[in-house]
Amino acid sequence: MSFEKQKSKFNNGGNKMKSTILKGLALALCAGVFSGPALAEIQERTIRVSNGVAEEHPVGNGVKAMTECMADKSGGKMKLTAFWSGALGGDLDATQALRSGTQEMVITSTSPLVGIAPALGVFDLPFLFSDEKEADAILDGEFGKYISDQMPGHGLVNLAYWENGFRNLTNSQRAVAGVEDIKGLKVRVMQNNIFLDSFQNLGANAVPMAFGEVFTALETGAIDGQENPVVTIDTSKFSEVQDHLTLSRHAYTPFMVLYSKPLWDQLDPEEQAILQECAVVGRDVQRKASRDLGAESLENVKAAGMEVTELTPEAQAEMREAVKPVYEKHAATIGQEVVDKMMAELKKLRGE
Ligand code: TK8
Repeated sequence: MSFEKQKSKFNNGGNKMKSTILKGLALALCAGVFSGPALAEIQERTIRVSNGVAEEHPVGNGVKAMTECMADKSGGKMKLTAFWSGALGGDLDATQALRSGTQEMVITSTSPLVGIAPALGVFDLPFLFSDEKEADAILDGEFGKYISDQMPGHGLVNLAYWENGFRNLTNSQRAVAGVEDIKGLKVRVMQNNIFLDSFQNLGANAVPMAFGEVFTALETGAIDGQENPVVTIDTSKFSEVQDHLTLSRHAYTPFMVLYSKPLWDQLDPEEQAILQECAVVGRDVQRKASRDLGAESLENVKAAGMEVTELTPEAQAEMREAVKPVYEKHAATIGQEVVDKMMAELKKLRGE
């Protein structure tokens, strides 16, 4: 064997040995053998989160609590920067930015996202939940997880369900005490066919529109009314441009705290865990604020001059009856199994 050949044989052996050592090192690193304290895995991050609502909305309380929790768990490395009142675009635009990986987070109503994830339409079915307790049990339980598990397939990660809440109708024309009074009102609805259909069934002239355009449309009289939870009506100052509020509670909208799936995949598991845990901490604060502020907001809008109408049980029953066909009509789009699962869970909860 020539010297050259021997040398190359030796080198090959050396390379092999080196690569074995490197492989071993990589494995050890993966197994965490050489990793220091968990904090070493956490990087300095400023995470942008957008909302359609104003900072005074209970979402503000939730974001504050989530931010504090993240600072605490990350040694001050992970921060949230919040953008309010649709400053980074509306719910739908911001969600699309998440899917393409150009924005990290959004706290959005589920309703405008049905074009992306049709199953979310299940939450838009009118008069679905009877109270907040029921909503919490469904959203934080098996059903909520079933929906969240589908979100990565749409380029999104759901960290938690927060609360937008029970929705109520406002308008500038007249006190609405029942279905009869809704006839002919030009009512803005979210960009969502179930809401569109529900309000058409109630006799309204329903106009789908992004939330960011609603105030001006009400102010200029392009539309007569809109529907949202009282805290949103209050904190978005709709009381300045609407005279009548009906406590119709015709639907409950959850907020989803969504993270961009492409950007999520770039995070360390440690960072992901912090975000998940802190979104739940934020959730509890946010929901409590939403419920505490509910009563306060009602006083605020009354003080601002809104006339508040409660529905009699008969008027409520009539409204329920009018929107009933929506369930069957939209079941196929939502997914029959999704609707069936929701109904089965509700039955179980109600002990039926
Ligand atoms: C805020 C929205 C809003 C929603 C709507 O971004 O569009 O009416 O209820 O509160 O999520």
